[in-house]
Amino acid sequence: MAGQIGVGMVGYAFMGAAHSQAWRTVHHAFDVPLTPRMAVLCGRDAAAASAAAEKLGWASVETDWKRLVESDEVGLVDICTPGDTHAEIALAALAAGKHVLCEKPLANTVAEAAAMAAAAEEAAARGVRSMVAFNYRRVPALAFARSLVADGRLGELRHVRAQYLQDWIVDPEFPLVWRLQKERAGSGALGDIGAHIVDLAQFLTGSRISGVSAVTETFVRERPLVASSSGPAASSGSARGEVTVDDAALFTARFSSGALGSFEATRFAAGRKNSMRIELNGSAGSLAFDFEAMNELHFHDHTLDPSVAGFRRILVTEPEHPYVGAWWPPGHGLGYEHTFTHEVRDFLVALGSGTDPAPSFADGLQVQRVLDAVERSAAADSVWTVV
Ligand code: SOE
Repeated sequence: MAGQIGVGMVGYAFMGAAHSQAWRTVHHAFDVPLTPRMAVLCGRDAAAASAAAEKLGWASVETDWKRLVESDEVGLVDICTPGDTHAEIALAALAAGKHVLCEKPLANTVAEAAAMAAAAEEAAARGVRSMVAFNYRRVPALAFARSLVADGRLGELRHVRAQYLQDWIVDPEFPLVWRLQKERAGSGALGDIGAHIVDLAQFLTGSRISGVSAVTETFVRERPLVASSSGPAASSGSARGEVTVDDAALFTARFSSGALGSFEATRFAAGRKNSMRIELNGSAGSLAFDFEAMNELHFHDHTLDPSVAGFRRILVTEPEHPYVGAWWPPGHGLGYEHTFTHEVRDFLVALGSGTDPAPSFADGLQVQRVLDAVERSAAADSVWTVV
């Protein structure tokens, strides 16, 4: 029978709920070497944290994350807070010998991410593991796409075309939530959703972004203030505050492999809800994916006779595909929540085998360096005026 590991989670909003679902279900779907015990949930507001613990399935509540990190009940700390607290909590947890799962982006600055990566490397030498929660790597269609690329089915990669399109702040009256504040979130669409496509592009191609040229924009510069900035709460009267992050970030990129990339992250794509798209073009074929149809992968095999070649829609719903066999009979499909279950499954398997899980904090640091380069490029405003 599998041993147990006590989990302590900090934060209980959207990501906290998604991670809770994963901790609750992982050992029912997968054969994992350690069964998670949902030991402690931490939130600053005792009443709200207790209500969340009750709803999400946590055994006890703390209002100070330092006590959670020190608790003997906790062997793994799961960080689901805004980016401004990631570094402090992760560094304390690693120092206390606790494994760490940290939400993305890893931190708000390169300096914080570098300190976290260094601490993670030092902790790994003591058998303490860490992972950054880029959950989209665990979409079965994308894990499968990675295996097709690694098997050489696309040949030499030429283009990476990635977009992450949402529309939840199109309305200028949408309130100034924490995701729109630089001191809490680090950046806007860039860090929140751009970080996902940067990680994914590097994961799928197995190569790194080595240079970027960027533009960013904040379309709505002031928004209604909210009583609580932790989520989309009701606005409090007519007072407005400054939006201090980008609403959209677009950039071109060079990959170490020689491929060229184009990236677009925006929350102003009216009608696009969670459209994370990525297309790869190589000398032997192409792949295309859109999260809005997350069980599908489109594959063009350029080595086929041109008369029968062309994009084919593969339903990534079969037991032969990554993760899928653990769930429903063939053809039934998975959803957003499964990506988090797969993520904690992979983390527990790594803990069981004493190996380093991926994406590591070093991978998170690399993404942070790309985000930083995008911000520096955009600030330099190197767009040429058309004369
Ligand atoms: C909000 O833009 C958000 O919830 C991101 O923070 C998540 O990382 C992404 O999965 C969905 O959109």
